[in-house]
Amino acid sequence: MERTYIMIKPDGVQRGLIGEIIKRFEQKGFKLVAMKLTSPGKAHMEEHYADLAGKKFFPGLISYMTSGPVCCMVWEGAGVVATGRKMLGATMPSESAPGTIRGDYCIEVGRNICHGSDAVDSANKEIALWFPEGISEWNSCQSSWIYEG
Ligand code: IDP
Ligand code: MG
Repeated sequence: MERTYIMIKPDGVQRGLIGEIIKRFEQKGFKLVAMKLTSPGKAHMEEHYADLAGKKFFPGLISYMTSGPVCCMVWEGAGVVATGRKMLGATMPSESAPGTIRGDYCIEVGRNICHGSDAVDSANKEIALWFPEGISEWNSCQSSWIYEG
């Protein structure tokens, strides 16, 4: 089953949006298989965002992302990577549709409250980076009410 890495950024944690974001993924039918609140520091965050190291906003991004704890999660389900991105909304909150997390709860790209993996490959990399201890495998009693087969 596909998995994605979803992270509530320091502003989302400070603004009390952890429950709201978890609620949306739970109610959709996705399964939570790992979660923790952590402040990993600069080097770890730079590794997470290594692809963006050349961007002008990179130093600001790293200082934003290390300004407080982040809530790290792994969610599992069919198509969860692409659907998770749709649920988050566009990177730019001004372009995020109402009804999406970013569309409903933020205004600026530099304070866009949540992260979601953009592909299955990057999801697997991010899960390994953030959860070297592994995830929790469990069977949900809801699965036959969510999946047909
Ligand atoms: P994503 O989070 O939607 O995948 P990315 O392009 O991977 O978007 O960028 C990672 C994060 O970097 C964004 O979520 C946002 O917090 C920040 N970011 C992206 N573009 C800008 C920008 O133009 N100015 C400031 N911050 C940016
Ligand atoms: Mg990205």
